[in-house]
Amino acid sequence: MGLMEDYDPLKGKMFQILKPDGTVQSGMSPPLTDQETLTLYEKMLFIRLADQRCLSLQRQGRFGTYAPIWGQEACQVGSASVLQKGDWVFPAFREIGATLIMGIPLKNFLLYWMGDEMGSRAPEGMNVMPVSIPVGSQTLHAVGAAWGAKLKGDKVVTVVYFGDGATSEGDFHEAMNFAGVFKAPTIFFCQNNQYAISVPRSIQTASETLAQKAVAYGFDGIQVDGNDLFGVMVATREAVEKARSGEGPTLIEGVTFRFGPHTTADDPTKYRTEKEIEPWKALDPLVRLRLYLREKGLWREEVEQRVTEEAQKEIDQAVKDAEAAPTPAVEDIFKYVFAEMTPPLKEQLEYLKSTLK
Ligand SMILES: Cc1ncc(C[n+]2csc(CCOP(=O)(O)OP(=O)(O)O)c2C)c(N)n1
Ligand SMILES: [Mg+2]
Repeated sequence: MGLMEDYDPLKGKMFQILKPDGTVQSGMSPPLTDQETLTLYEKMLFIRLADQRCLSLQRQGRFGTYAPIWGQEACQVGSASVLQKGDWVFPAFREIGATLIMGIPLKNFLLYWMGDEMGSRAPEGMNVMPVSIPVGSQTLHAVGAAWGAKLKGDKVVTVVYFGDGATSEGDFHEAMNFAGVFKAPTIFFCQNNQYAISVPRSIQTASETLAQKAVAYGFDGIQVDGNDLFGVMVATREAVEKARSGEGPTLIEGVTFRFGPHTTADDPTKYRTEKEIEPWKALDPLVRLRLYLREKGLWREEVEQRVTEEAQKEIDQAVKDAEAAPTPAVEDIFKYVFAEMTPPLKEQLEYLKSTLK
């Protein structure tokens, strides 16, 4: 039996390989060699450090705003790392992890949050769509792209990232319905981080799990421990293989927690307590992997220090390069939605220019 049958979302059983204490569930095995695990751990650490830097860049006024990944690294690294060349990622706004794993240079990622449209332009051959701010809208784009690829006979899949809150949006339901009917090769990756800004998961939906929403649309859904890198990888790989072989979409709910603010524009102490955060700290995806690697003799304090130092240097350079980029032209705000600017956009551009004089 496949994973999707074993973990029927209506039965409320969450898939997990790596337990919080760093040991593997009995009868299961990790999808990676020890060396590969160490490499992915280092990438997760890099992502966490880059994310922290982004937060401080915003606090220093060098970013407009920022939505931190902190806590959700396993969801993104686990899922994006099983994709193949040619596959596409459709991010929301919290996807530094998936974006970097897909090969986008950190400099480009930084540019976007510095307000430069060039940050949305993926280098040739790196299939990551621009950040999507309207909640859930990118689910439709991912399904459209997947369907288009299917019609063309391209064996690619699309992965769309969104949050628990996005599952209450009409766009999400339209995308799920369409994907089910047309068997679009799309993986719906829901990062259930327990909050949509200040709205807790408990009042987001009366459904017991988010994964079970797939049942209504006639395809598989699975709830996976989103802080378990191995579990996320195995669940995503199965969904990807299924999609690639023409068997249609899957909804994956990664159960995780957002340790930071929603974005730099809010203060989470206003809507959640320290007591609520405490149990999640023990479930931190990096802590768990570190415990696993330490047991194997692969993690030592010196390794952590060396990787941290190297990462900080690389991040410093990316920040320098991004800040040295030419100041973007005001036209850039208007230029890239349509092949040709529409009359209202032209009017708005002229207005903006007149106010800048
Ligand atoms: C269509 C739309 N409605 C409202 C907003 C304001 N908004 C931005 S993020 C957000 C919550 C999203 O929560 P969730 O989907 O759980 O994603 P998370 O931020 O937790 O990653 C809201 C309501 C928006 N950007 N777009
Ligand atoms: Mg959320």
